[in-house]
Amino acid sequence: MSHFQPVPGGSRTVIRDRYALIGPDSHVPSVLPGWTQTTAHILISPAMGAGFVQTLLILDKKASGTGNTGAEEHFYYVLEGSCRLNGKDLTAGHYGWLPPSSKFEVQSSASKVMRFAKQYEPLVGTPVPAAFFGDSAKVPETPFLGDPQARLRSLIPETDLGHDFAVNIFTFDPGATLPFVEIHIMEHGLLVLEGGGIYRLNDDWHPVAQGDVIWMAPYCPQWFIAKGPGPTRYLYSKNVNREPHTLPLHPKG
Ligand code: UGY
Ligand code: MN
Repeated sequence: MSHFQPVPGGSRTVIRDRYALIGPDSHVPSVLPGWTQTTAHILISPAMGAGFVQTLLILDKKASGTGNTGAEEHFYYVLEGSCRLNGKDLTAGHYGWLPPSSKFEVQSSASKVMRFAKQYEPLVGTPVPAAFFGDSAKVPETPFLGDPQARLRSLIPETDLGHDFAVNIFTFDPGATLPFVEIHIMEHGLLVLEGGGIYRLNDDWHPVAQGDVIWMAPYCPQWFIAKGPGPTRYLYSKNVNREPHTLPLHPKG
């Protein structure tokens, strides 16, 4: 991802109360404990108001990362190159989901990985799902709300109520759109994998391209039209399958 800056002091990145658009030109690395030879860009986090963390991990030839997911679930998606996650060899388009309280062990022979991490919310009477791995190319596409030009791949089986977090890949043909301006309680973390278009976020319209990351807060109005000439694909997360939390009652008096 290049540090292209069209105008001195200018950036396409905007951080608003209800959304953020983060272009590759504004990435700044962090050092993460447990990771060696790794450049980590923490792009979305609770520090901006999000309920999850989305981190781009750029792993060198002999990079490694070890730790425990603790109270969180982790989702790893390989963007480029190859790496090994908990003994499983993964290449571009492959992914892995780890439950809370599990060890993670990553070794890389140079790769770029997008990681989503969220506090796991257990559901009484429903078992916590086991770790699993997959290849996005093998996940069938389904037309989104009946539109064959906008197709969805679900990488985490949402039908298992043990899962409280979805990660999907949306593919749009040129000119295809989200069918209406969505407004919903679920929040999103998004990465444009390929192509681009115009994203409506709240009351703003932004051109977006490959490598752009978007955070959409709950109830942020959202709409998208894909540009072409090729397909546009984006990877995005969504909290699912849980009742919203209520706030404690205000004490009287
Ligand atoms: O799943 C979704 O809410 C999806 N249609 N939203 C989006 O792509 N912005
Ligand atoms: Mn949405």
